[in-house]
Order: sequence, then structure tokens, then C-alpha cells
Amino acid sequence: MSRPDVKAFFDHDTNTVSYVVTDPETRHCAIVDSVLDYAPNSGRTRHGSAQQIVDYVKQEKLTVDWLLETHVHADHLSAAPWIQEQLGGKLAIGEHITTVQETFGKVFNAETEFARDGRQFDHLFKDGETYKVGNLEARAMHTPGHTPACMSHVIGDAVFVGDTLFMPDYGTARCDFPGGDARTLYQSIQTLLALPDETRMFLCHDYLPDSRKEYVWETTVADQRKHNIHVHEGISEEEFVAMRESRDATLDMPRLILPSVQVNMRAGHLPPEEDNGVSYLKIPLNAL
Ligand SMILES: N[C@@H](CCC(=O)N[C@@H](CS)C(=O)NCC(=O)O)C(=O)O
Ligand SMILES: [Fe+2]
Repeated sequence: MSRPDVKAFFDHDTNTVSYVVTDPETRHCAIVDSVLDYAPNSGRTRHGSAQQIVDYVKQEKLTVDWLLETHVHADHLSAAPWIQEQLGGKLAIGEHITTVQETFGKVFNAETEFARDGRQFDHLFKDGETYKVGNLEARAMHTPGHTPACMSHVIGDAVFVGDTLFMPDYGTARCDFPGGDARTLYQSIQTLLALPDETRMFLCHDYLPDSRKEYVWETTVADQRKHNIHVHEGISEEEFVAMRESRDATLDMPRLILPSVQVNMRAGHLPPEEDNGVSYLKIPLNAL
């Protein structure tokens, strides 16, 4: 089984992990879940986090095959289009992005020109679709539950699971966003736990439970099966759903959900500029 080099970038502001996944043979890579820095007080976007990824790719002389978004993130803005401008590569997400665009197109009463067929992306992955990163074999797995369009990506001996499982001592992703569903997430997680035991598993966030001092984002399938506090072997679907739904009822919306979703449903592009050349975000009152 081929083994990609995996370089992680941790964004402290949103607890998000981005990855550059490289085929050591061809030096072709995929960039997974990049972050555009956003200051909600000023409405200012910056490229500090994304620049670190661009610098790394240039320094290592890598060719970018793919910019993968595991889902329409609700907690940070994607830097994928900005990175693509400098490095190339195909920007891709799961085919069920169309459902997310329908839902949030309505929530934000988006302009009629806002296409809800996923055309803002270069490629829409289907469940089980295979593709390559350099010579590495890769496969997209539809793993909904947190959102309807969530995909995980198996690349060589590694899997990038987006928001499904977090570290075993933290548990799993929430299921209370529009289109989320705890029962569906349980089923998706079973497909991830059925991967080979030794598969390296890379997570999209770490929220540092009280029991731990260091951020961690890598584990294995075997470790999750044995130790994940929400879904280890022996926990039934009913038990999981009851736990997840009661926990979700206690969670606040992510700090950046309104800006994130408006931008990420457009593949990371800002809304069209108004006649004064400025792009605006909306705040729907009492809608979420
Ligand atoms: N405090 C964070 C919360 C982020 C959040 O809700 N994260 C989602 C993933 S986008 C999640 O699944 N959290 C799981 C949980 O806290 O149980 C923020 O405001 O950004
Ligand atoms: Fe998420």
C-alpha cells in the first residue's frame, strides 16, 4: 500500500487542520480543507494561513493535482480559490453540494444568478469514485451526517475524514446543521471503521479535551474502533443518536457560521460585488 507524505497545518483561530498530501514518487499533491483567515469584527479577509500552504508547496516543488473540500465548512472560510490562483489544481467537493446550495441559497436568499448545480467547482465526486494523486490511488467516500455533502478521501494508506470522527477522546461531529442527521452520521462512521485497521486517519478539527494538553489530529481506524468515546465498538446506533442529539441541543452555532456558509457554498468565492465594487455578506435574522 503506498504511503503519502502528509503535512498538516493547524489553524488556532478555528481549530481546523489543513493538509498537503503528497505522492513521494511523483511529488504531486492534494491540498485538503485550506483556511482563509477572517476577522468578523472588521470583515477583513487575510491569507496568512493559506500563504503557509503556498510556501510549503513551492519550497517542496510540488505539483497540485487537487484542492479537496471535505464539505461546506460552517466554521471557517475556504482559501481554495485563492490557492488555486497561485498553484493550479482542480477544486473538488462531493456531488451533494447541490443540496447544500439549495438549502443555504434559500437561507441567504441568494441572487438568482447563484447556481445551485455545483458548477463553481471543477469536479463533483460521487460515492466510491476513484482518482489519482500523482501515482497514488485515491477514493472518495460519501460520509454524510454532519452535512449532506460530506466526503472522506482515502489516499494510499491514509484517510481524510473531514467532520465525522474527531480524536477518540473527543468523539464525533455535530449533526444539527441544516441537512445534518445523527443516524446518517452513525452509518457513515461504520463505513470508515470498516477500513483496514492500520489505515492512518486524519481529522479536520481538534478541540483539545480537558484531559489533553497537545493538539492531535492523526489516529488510526483500529484506535477509533476501540477507543472513540462516542462510537467505539459495542455502541449501538440508538445509543449514539440519543447521545449526539442531546449534546447537539447544548451547542451554540459556530462563531463564523454565517460568513463561512455564504462563502463556502460558492466554492470559497466572495459574493458578487455590488455597484460600488464591494462584496457584502448577509445576516439572516432569526433564521438559523
Ligand atoms: N466553538 C467552535 C465550534 C465549532 C463546531 O461547532 N464544530 C463542529 C464542526 S464544524 C463540530 O462538529 N463540533 C463537535 C462538537 O463540539 O461536539 C466555533 O465556534 O467555531
Ligand atoms: Fe464542519
